[in-house]
Amino acid sequence: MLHAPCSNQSSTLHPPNTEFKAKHHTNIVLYSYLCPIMKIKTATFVISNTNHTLCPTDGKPEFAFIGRSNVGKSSLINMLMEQKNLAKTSGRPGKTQLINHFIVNEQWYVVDLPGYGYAKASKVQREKWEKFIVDYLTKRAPLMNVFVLLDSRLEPQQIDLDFMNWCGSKEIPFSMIFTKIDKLSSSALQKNLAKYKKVMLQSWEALPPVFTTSSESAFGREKILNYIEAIMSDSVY
Ligand SMILES: Nc1nc2c(ncn2[C@@H]2O[C@H](COP(=O)(O)OP(=O)(O)OP(=O)(O)O)[C@@H](O)[C@H]2O)c(=O)[nH]1
Ligand SMILES: [Mg+2]
Repeated sequence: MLHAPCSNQSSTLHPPNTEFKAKHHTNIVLYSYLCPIMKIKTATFVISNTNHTLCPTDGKPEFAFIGRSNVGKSSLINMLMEQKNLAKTSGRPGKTQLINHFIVNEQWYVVDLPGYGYAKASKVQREKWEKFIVDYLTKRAPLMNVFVLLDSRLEPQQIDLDFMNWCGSKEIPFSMIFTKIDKLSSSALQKNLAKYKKVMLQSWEALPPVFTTSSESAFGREKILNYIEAIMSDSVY
């Protein structure tokens, strides 16, 4: 699993077995339900690289999307931005291999990251990815929130649980997004969500915000965009 040097991040989410700063998140979640949907006027590619020090330096807030290979990160970004080919997608795992910054409304960045757990990558390649992703996640000051994507069809996967626990240990604020909900019945979805909740609550005192999405039907778009806007409004930007 990912290992990293100490983080300089401040957190809005509790690490495992510590107190949950519920008030902050409750305000954000409430705000995101009450506000009209954030309009996406522009979204354009800015830069790809493997080095966090070469990412944009204007300090604009950014929101990153991570999860296992093929979980639907790039598709979700396209769905949120209402563009078909902004982020490159593929039916085969391992498509996104760099840190990709896209500027939205000239105000904030959406960041598409490579997936973890790509079985076919070589050990050397995997270690290289881990290093630059860990550096990015732990050292990137404008990173406001990491969206951890989870395949809604699957039972809780150890690699995802380890990743979220690692985020907690580094005080990296994150939220959970269950993807591809068009691929299962609503009762199967509810069953999987309940299982996830049960497993998470074994090591966490409360759950981070949870979203469900379909990039096919655009389900979940409004809630995620409003959540992002709420986080930015809560910060000094
Ligand atoms: N039915 C359905 N298919 C989806 C959804 N999201 C993604 N997919 C499909 O899943 C596959 C992988 O999607 P990507 O968006 O490329 O996944 P990724 O997580 O960016 O993958 P990597 O960059 O390889 O890590 C593609 O074939 C998508 O069309 C969804 O919500 N519903
Ligand atoms: Mg991708």
